[in-house]
Amino acid sequence: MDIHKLDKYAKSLIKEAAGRIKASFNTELIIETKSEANDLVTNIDKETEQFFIGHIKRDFPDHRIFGEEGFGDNIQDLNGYVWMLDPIDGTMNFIHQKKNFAISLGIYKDGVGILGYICNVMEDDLISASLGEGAYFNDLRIPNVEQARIEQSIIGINASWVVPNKYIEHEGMIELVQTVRGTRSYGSAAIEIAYVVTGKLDAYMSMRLSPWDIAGGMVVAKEVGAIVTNLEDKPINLLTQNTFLVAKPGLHKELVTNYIKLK
Ligand code: 2AM
Ligand code: CA
Ligand code: CA
Ligand code: CA
Repeated sequence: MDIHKLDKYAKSLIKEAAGRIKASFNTELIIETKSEANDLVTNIDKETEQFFIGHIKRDFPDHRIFGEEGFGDNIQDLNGYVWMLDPIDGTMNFIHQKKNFAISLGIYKDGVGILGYICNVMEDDLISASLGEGAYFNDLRIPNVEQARIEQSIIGINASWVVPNKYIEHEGMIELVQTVRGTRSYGSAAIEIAYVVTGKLDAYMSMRLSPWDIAGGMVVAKEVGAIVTNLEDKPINLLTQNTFLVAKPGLHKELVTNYIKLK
């Protein structure tokens, strides 16, 4: 398989899917809830995933797809080519704001990320990376991330993880919020990872993300020297949900060592 051909193919699918999502604003949105009242899905999430799967299955019948909305394959291992797709990351933003949502896609071969994409649909921006060949913001090469001091950092974190919760010691989170220069929450894990790799954030953390939220971003992060682990400083398992931290080197170590304590 020629990785450059696969890259071109994936990019053209993403651009077409982004166009379809934008066009959908002229049609009626059907909103449903999933596991809980604020866990939302729309007909456009589902149609976008089906659009990708229809093309991939036709053109690459031996590739498998791990998608959030469940129209792909039942993935129990990462053998061969696996496309990890979140058709709309930030569905609540898609519904309420009509912005700040992304298509997130990672293509893995035997468990190794070879291509990664984050498409900020309403900004018309595509971040892409190919293993060993660097990362790009549209056509511009993204430079390696630089070191950051915690006092001068902006951290992406959802307020849910700062108030007392069953996952994380909130004293450490309060100290973190008081130490950093600022915090932000954009409501799309993929966009927050995109902001770390392009230097707009210095770190992003979450207590609960799924493989399709992070698979594309992990390929990009690696190419620019950003560090990705779970919140216990261990490798991510792309077959399960994970806690998640992407950060500039140095800052990553400081966060896991001094601030983040899981219960
Ligand atoms: P989603 O919009 O594709 O569901 C919101 O803070 C971020 O967390 C989004 O990237 C969202 O992805 C993701 N997320 C992961 N699991 C979630 C869940 N159970 N409920 C809501 N958002 C979730
Ligand atoms: Ca969802
Ligand atoms: Ca998601
Ligand atoms: Ca989604």
